Amino acid sequence: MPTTTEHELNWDALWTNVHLATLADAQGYGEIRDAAIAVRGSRIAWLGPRSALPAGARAAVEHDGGGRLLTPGLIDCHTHIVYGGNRSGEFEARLNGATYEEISRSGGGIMSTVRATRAASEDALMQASLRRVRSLLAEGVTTLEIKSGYGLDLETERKMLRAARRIGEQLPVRVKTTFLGAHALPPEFAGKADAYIDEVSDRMLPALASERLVDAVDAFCEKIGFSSAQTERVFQAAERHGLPVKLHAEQLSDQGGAALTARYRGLSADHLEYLSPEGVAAMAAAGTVAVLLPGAFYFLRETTLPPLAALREAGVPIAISTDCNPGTSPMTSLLLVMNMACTLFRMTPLEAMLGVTRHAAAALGLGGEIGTLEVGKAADFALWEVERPGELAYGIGGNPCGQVVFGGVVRKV
Ligand code: DI6
Ligand code: FE
Repeated sequence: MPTTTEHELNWDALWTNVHLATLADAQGYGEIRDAAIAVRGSRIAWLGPRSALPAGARAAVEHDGGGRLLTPGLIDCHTHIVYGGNRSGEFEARLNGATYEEISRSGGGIMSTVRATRAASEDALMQASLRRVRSLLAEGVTTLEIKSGYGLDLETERKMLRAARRIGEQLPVRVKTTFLGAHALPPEFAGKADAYIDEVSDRMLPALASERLVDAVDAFCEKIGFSSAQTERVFQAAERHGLPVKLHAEQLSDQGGAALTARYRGLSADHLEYLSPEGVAAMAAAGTVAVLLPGAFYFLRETTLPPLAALREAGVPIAISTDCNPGTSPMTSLLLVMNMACTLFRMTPLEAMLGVTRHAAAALGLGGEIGTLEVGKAADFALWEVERPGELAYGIGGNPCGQVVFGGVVRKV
C-alpha cells in the first residue's frame, strides 16, 4: 500500500520548463519562472519552481514546456454564441445612418436573429455555433458561458440551451448555460410585456430548469428591453428555482439594474457604461462582479465609458468578455477583447488578464474551481509563445497560443 504522500506524488503528467502566471492573488500575475506544474486526474496536483520539485515525485508523462508562459485557461463569461443567421445587413444600415435603437424599434435587431434562430434546426444551430466556439478555443479558452435569448418561446429557448449543452459535450470546453428569456419582447406578446414576463417566470424557466438546461438566469434591463420591476420578477423566479442571477445592466441608460442585481446577490452585472455611483457601491457590498464588454462598446461606437476608476476604488472585481452576438459584438477573439479593454477602457494588461481568468471565474460562480493555477483546481491551462504575461493584451491579431490543457489532457480541437 502506498502511503498518502507517495500517492500524492504519483502524477499523471508533469510540465517542466514553464513560466507560470498563476493569477492566484489579485495584486500581480503570480509569476514563477523556471517552474513546473503537475496534474493528477483532472486537477492540479503540484506547482512551484522546478528547483522545489519534491524528490520521489513521478509522472507518467513529462512535457518540456520549452520555457513558454503557462496561464490558467481563459474564460469567456458572457456570450450569445448560439444563434441563427447574422446581421451584416444591419451593420451596413448603421453605416448608412440608422442607429441600433431605431433598427431595434422597427423590428430588426434582436428580432431578426430571433426569426433566424427559430427557423434553424438544432443541428444547423450547432454547426454555425461550433465554428465560432472553435475560434475561441484556438486562443486558449477552456470555459465558456452561453446564453439563450434568441428564441423567446419555450421551444426555441430549449433548442438553444440544448445546443449549448451539446457544445460542451462535443468539444473539450466547460460550458455554463444562462437562460435569457427576458432578452426582448417577442411579437406574440407585443404590448403585453408583463404577460411575457409571466410566461418567462412561470412557464419557460420552470420547464427548462427541470430539464437541467439552466445554470443561471439573466435579463436585458433597458428602455428597449425590460423595466427593473419586470427584471425583479424574473429574479424572483430564479430564486424560487435556486438559480443565481446576472444582468445586462446600464448598457444604454441607467435603470438601476446593477443595484437590483446586487440585492439578489447576483453573480455579475454586465456592460455598465451608464452605471451610477450607487450602483458601484451596491455591487461592491454584494461582491457582484462587473463584466465589461469592450467589443459591444467598440461595435456600437459608444462614447460613454464604464466608470472604471470608481469600480477600482470600490474594489469591485472586473471581468471582461466577448459578448459574442450577431448584433452588437460579432467577435470570437478573447485576446482582442483584452487588447480593447486596455486601449478603449484604459484597463491595465494585468487587469485584462484577471478579467479573463480569476474574475471571469467569479462571474460564473466558479471561483473555487477555475481561473487561477492552484493545487486542487481544475487542470485547465494554456501555454503561450510570449515572453511576458502583459504581451497577451498587447498583440492585435496573430495567435500566440501554443498548447491547451483541459481537465489535465492536452487538447486537440
Ligand atoms: N445587449 C447586447 O449587447 C446584446 N444583447 C443585449 O441585451 C445584443 C443582442 C443583439 O443585438 O442581438
Ligand atoms: Fe450580452
